[in-house]
Amino acid sequence: TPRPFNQLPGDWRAGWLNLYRFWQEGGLHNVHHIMARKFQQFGPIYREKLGVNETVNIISPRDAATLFQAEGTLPERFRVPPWVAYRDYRNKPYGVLLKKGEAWRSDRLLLNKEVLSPQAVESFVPLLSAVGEDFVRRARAQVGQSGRERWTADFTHELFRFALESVCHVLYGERLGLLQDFVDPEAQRFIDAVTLMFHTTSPMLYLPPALLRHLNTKTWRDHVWAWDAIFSQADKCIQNVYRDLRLQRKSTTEYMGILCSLIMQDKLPLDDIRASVTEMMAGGVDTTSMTLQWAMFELARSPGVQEQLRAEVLAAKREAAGDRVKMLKTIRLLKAAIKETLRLHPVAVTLQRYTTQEVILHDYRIPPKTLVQVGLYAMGRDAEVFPKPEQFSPQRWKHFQGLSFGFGPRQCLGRRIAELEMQLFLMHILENFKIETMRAVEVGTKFDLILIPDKPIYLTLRPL
Ligand code: HEM
Ligand code: 2DC
Repeated sequence: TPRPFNQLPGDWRAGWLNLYRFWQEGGLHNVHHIMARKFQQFGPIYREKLGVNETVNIISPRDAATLFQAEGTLPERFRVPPWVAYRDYRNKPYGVLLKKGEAWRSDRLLLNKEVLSPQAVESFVPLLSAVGEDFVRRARAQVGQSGRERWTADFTHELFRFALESVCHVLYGERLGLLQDFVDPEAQRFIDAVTLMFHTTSPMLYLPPALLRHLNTKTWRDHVWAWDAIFSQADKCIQNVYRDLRLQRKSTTEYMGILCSLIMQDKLPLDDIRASVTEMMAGGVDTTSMTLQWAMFELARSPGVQEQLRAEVLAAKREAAGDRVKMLKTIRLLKAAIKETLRLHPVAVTLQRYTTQEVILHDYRIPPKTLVQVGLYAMGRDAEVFPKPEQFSPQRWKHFQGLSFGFGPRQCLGRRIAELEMQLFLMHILENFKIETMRAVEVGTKFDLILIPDKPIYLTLRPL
C-alpha cells in the first residue's frame, strides 16, 4: 500500500528557517542547482517548505505523466505572487497567465484558435521569416563594417530586439524596425522593463502578495515601474491597431495579426484581449532570445551537429524551392536541436500543478490541493532520464515529446510562435553563416525567474 504524505523525504518542517538558509546559500540565483542537489540527497521525490510555499518535487518522467494525467480540464500552476500583487495594486485585469477556473478556460479556448491552431500558425510563417531575413541582413552589414569578414559580439541585446520585433509582427501585423541602426527608445524601454520585471520577481517569489505591497522596498517599486512600462507600451501598440481598424486603414485581404483577428471576431471583451496580448508581448522577449542564444552556443561547440543541420536546411530549401512552409515540414533535426537546447537550458526551472484529487507519486499519497513541481532543469540533466546528459545530441529526440513548454491545456500559449520564430531564425542563420565561439569558455546558468546564462556569451557569425 502507498505510504502516507507525512513520510515524504525532505526537510519540510521548518519553512522560515529554510527560507533563511536558502537566502544565505545564495539560493536566489541558484534555485535550479539547489533542486538538483536535493534530488541527489533525498531521491526522486521530496517535500519542501520555503516561507509560505509548500511543494512536492518530482524528477521522473513517469511521475510527471501521472501528475499531468490527473490535471483535469482547469489546470492551475503556481501563481507568481508579485505578478498578482501588481495587478491588484493597479487594478489591472488578469490575462490567461493569471486567470483561474472557467474564466481562464473560456479566454484560453478563444486565444488558442488565433495563436496555436495550425491555420493561424501557417499565417505566421511569412511574418516571422521576414524578421529572420532582416536579422541576416543586419548581420551582413555588421560583418561589412568590421572589415574582418565576421561579426563577433554578445548577441543578448540583438536577440532581444529580434524577439520583440518577431512577436509584435505576429501580434500587431506591424513592424517596429528594431533591426535597423536606430532603435526606438520606447521599444528599448519595453525590453529593459521586461528584464527588470523578471529580475525583481525572484526575490519576492516566496512572500505572500499582501505583504509585498506593504513593504515598499526598492524591489517592489522597481517591479511596479517595470510592469507600468510594460502595460503602457503594450497599450500604445494596441491602440494603434484599434485606431487603424476603425479608420479602415487595414487591408482585409492579407493576414493582419493576432490582435486584429481577436478584435474582429468580437467574442472576447476588449479588456481581456488587452490583458492577454500584453502578456504575450512581454512573454515574447526574453524567452525565445535566450533560447536562441543557447542554441547558437551549443551549435558553435558542436560543429559536427551544426554541419548536419546546415545540410538538412539546404536540402530542404532545394526541395521546397524556397517555400518556407514546405521547408518547415522537413527539418526534423533542426526541430530536435531546439528541443535539445531546451533540455539543457530550459526557460522554466520547474513545471507546477495543484493536484485536484489524491494522486500516488513514487508510492506516496499526495493529497488534493498540493503544489507539485516537476524539476525540469534537474530532469534534463539526470543521467537516468537522458544518458550522457552533458552531450548536446539532437538525435536523442527521435521518439519522445519534450516538456519544455509545459503540458496539456495549460501549456505555453506562445509555444507555436516561439517554435516557429526559433526554427525560422536558425534556418536563416544556418543558410548564411557559420556559428563559432571560443571553446574554452564555460558558461553556467543563473536563475533570474527564468533561467539565463551566468555570464555573457560571445559568438561569431562568419559568412559561408
Ligand atoms: C506559459 C515556456 C515563450 C506566453 C508557459 C509555461 C512554460 C513556458 C513552461 C508554463 C506551461 C505549463 O504550466 O504547462 C516557454 C518557453 C518559451 C516560451 C520555453 C520559449 C522558448 C513564450 C512566448 C509567449 C509565451 C513567445 C508569448 C507569445 C506564455 C503564456 C503562458 C505561458 C501567456 C501562460 C499560459 C496559460 O496560463 O494559459 N511558457 N514559453 N511564452 N507562456 Fe511561454
Ligand atoms: C518560476 O518557482 C519559478 O513562460 C517558480 O512567457 C515557479 C514558476 C511559475 C511560473 C513560471 C515561472 C516559474 C517561470 C516563467 C514562466 C512562468 C509561467 C510563464 C512564464 C515559465 C517556473 C513565461 C516566461 C511567460 C511569461 C509571461 C509574462 C512575462 C507575462
